[in-house]
Parts: sequence; C-alpha cells; structure tokens
Amino acid sequence: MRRVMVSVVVVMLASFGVASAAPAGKVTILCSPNPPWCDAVKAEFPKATGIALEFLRLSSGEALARLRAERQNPSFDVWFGGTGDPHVVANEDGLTEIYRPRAWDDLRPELREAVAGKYIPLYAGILGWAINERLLKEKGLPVPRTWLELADPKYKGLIAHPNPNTSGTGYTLIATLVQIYGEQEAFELLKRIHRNIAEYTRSGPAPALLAGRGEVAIGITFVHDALDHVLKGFPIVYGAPRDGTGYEIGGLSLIKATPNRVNAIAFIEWALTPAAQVLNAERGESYQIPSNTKTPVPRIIPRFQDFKVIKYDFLKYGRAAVRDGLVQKWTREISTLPK
Ligand code: S7P
Repeated sequence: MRRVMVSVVVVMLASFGVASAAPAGKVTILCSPNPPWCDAVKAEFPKATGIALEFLRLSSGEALARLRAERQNPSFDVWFGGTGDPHVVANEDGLTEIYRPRAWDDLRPELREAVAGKYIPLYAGILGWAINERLLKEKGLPVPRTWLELADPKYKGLIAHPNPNTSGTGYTLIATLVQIYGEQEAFELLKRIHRNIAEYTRSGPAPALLAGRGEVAIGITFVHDALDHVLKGFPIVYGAPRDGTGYEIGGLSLIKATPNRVNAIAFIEWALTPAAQVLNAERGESYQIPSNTKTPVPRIIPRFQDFKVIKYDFLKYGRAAVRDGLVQKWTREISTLPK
C-alpha cells in the first residue's frame, strides 16, 4: 500500500513538472568560433544550469547560409560567435530576434553602439596577418607593411586569404579594403593580390596555420587567430597593415523561430557572464577581447590601441544587399581570374 502511495506521489509531481528541481531539456547552438571554445561551452554550460547543450560548428558565412535555408524550421536556438556582419544580415532577414540580456549595461559601450542592438556583442578582434618571417628571409623578401604591398608580384604564391563565401574573416577583409580605398580601388587591389594567392581557405583561422607550417609566408586572418598559432609554437609573428585595418565584433543572436526560447535565453544570459567569457582564452584557444567589461582580459590578448583600426561601419557592411553584393562581385570578378 505504501509503495503504491509513493508511486502515485511521484507520478503527480512529475505531471506538475516538479519531479526534478533542475532545469530540463537542452539547447542547440550554432557555434562559429574555434571548435575548442565550442567544446568548452558544451562542457561548462550544463554544469552551470543543468541544461544539456549540443552544437554544430560552422564558419560565419556557412552559418548564415544554414540559417537562411532553415528559416521555417530552425535546428538551432542560438547563434554563438562568428563575425558581426552576418549577424546583422540575419537580423535584417528576420532570422534572429533582438534580445536585451541582463548584462547589457555591462557590455563595452563602444561595441554596443557600433552594432546598434542588431545583435549582442560577444567579443572583438582585429583583422591582420600571420607572418612567417623565416620563409620571407629565405626568399630574401621584406615583411609587408601595407595591404597595397601584398599586390607586389614578389609575393606570388606566398599569401593565403579566407574565402568570403564561407568565412566571416574573408568578408571582413573585403569590407575593410572597400572602407579604406573605396569599392573600385579595393577591387582593383584584390585583383592584383589574387595573382599572389596560394590558397583561399574555407575558414578564417586557416591562413595562420598555413603560415605556421611554412606553406605560405603571409596568412590574412584575425590577429587573435595568429596569436593562437604563435602560442602553439609555430614560427610566426602577428601584425596588421599600417594603412589601417578592420575588426570584428563577434555576435550572439537569439534565433527568432526557436520553440525553445526559455533555454535559449538561459544560454545567452550565461554566455555573457565573466565566468563564461574567460573560457575563450583559458580553454578555447581563442584570444578575442571579451565584451563584458567585468571579464578580466589576459595581457597577451591583442589590444585596439596597438593597431591603426578603422571606424568599421557594421550597419552598412552588414546590410544583406551590401554584403551579398560584395561577396557575389568578389566571386564573379576575382575568384575566377587566372593567377
Ligand atoms: O574563433 C576564431 C574566430 O576567428 O572565428 C570566428 C569566425 O567564425 C571567423 O571564422 P570564419 O572566418 O571561418 O567565419 C571569429 O568570429 C572568431 O574570432
């Protein structure tokens, strides 16, 4: 009789949703930073909240294409990381929803202002390059100082650059050159740089690895991705051109059509805590500047004041028509040219 009573109480509690005090279910993340950071998030978020986490890692351009393809029936609840322009596009396309997290006022004001609330800033990082000085020395070549110098035929076959169709870093490069030189001059420059390209990579950090292995001498990448390879012992240094460079404001976005809103918001709130934001440098092999002003910034992380960083227009270069137009133009007019 007693056993029957206990079973009845358990069934009643379960049907009222109080059988377990811990939050239930899972959250599914579209994760665009380095895979080790996604792994660290997968390990730590359930410990902090009791909610399981699954993720798929896709580069920023691929992630945007996936969200567009799944517009009616999204597989993901949150898009975590990735360069900012495609987060702006996703918002403009109605794929993501503006959500104001509890930590909003703690986020760096310059990042909040630059993206005007189109998405939540998660981190920032500067575009630059990874240089294999040893290889340049062997070839008797100087270290380049400007984007213009990358077009010099003496660097033929020595440069890697991410493909803007798949890589947010690749798009950041194109948008940066357009903002510095104007569209016509930037595309003329890209045409000349194209003759020197050894490889267009699928992802943004890959050129740093190619430079580290000595397969190219110059890998265009974010300086924090170059730093990752410096710390792994590859014989490279990082830097950025003296004629100015762009930057990214990595994004965090709530997927609009998710039916799993409560857990999605729980993830967003957690991702902005200092405890979560230290994971990139501590466990994620990623060295961007965290967005929360309360998160300690390790000294090794490259700072804006050390580079000539342009006033990047995220709202203009995140407009779907502008971004899609520049990527299509690059694909049509540059990628098809002989080298
Ligand atoms: O975590 C490194 C990082 O460079 O990857 C993110 C982004 O997905 C860029 O990679 P893709 O160019 O492959 O899209 C950056 O936001 C981040 O800083």
